[in-house]
Amino acid sequence: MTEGNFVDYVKIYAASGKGGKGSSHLHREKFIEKGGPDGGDGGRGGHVIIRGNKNLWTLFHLKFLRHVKAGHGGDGGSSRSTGADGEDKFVEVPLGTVVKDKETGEVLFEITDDGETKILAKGGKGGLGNWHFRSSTNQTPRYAQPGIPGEEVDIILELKVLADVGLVGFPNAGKSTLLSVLTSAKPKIADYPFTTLKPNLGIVAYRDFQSFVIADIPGIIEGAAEGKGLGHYFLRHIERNSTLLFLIPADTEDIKKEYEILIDELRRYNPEMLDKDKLIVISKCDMLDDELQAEMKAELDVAFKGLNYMFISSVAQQGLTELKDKLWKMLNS
Ligand SMILES: Nc1nc2c(ncn2[C@@H]2O[C@H](COP(=O)(O)OP(=O)(O)OP(=O)(O)O)[C@@H](O)[C@H]2O)c(=O)[nH]1
Ligand SMILES: [Mg+2]
Repeated sequence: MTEGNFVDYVKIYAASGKGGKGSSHLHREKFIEKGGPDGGDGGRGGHVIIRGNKNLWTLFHLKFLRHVKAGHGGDGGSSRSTGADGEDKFVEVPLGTVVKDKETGEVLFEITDDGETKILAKGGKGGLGNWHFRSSTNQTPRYAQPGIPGEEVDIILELKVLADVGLVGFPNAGKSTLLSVLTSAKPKIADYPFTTLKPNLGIVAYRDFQSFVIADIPGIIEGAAEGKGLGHYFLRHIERNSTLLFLIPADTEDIKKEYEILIDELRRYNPEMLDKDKLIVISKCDMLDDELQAEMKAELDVAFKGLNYMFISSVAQQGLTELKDKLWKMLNS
């Protein structure tokens, strides 16, 4: 996936169908002078339903949809025949889609499971046919109920959960490069900060047809909480990933300090971010010779005591299999 097809926010107008009219038909037959009421009920209007789909990763497919209208219920007929229900319309969304009221911003609901459905706009009820209104005082009611109108809603769909692994790092750390070597994604890569301005997703094909998704988000810098750089805006995309991968380049002066800055920015955004599984990955280790790497390792063992860390190089393809294995284990533990 590339930057262009990443869509995490769409507005939709949804209208459910109107219920069908009840019929006020009176039964007619040769030789029967006064047939009774036999008007059937109107059918229910179609619902607009939101449904979770685990194979979707963005809202791109809804970008140009804008309006969804369900079908109207059919009218009731003679001989107590009921009108057909209006056609339901399904809007498929990725898991982790939050549905909000467009006017108030209020969260209406959230879709988290594959196949989970929620009615967004309920179809109007069909009217009852005159047959229901017989009584001892009125044997031939000519009255039948109209159908109930459908509902109209303006909503915003917002995507929260995007991936299993979220990449966190300063600008230029090599996040997009890592995504490009682990997945078939083709993000923009360049030797300047803030190359990535929108999240990118990639699917890591793992042994035996397994896979997991990595999200590459714009870099974070110290003071992001105060709006520096691109701020905290994109952190919501990794808010519910189970695992965070902290990417810190090998040529960073103080690796531990950079890690602490990243942790601190996450904490300011949402302290719960720190409860996730964390893996520290030192990138660009092709810039180190063996001796230097051994030296750094000795230092980092002390600095990161007890924390998970490892070295990789996207460019030299070093440590990538180990990294995938490690992530897979973390995701499945
Ligand atoms: N030597 C070396 N350079 C690398 C490696 N990975 C990335 N780079 C270089 O680092 C620079 C930044 O890489 P990106 O992948 O764009 O970094 P990023 O973290 O996505 O940066 P932003 O999108 O700006 O946050 C590019 O010039 C890459 O070629 C690596 O493994 N080794
Ligand atoms: Mg990038």
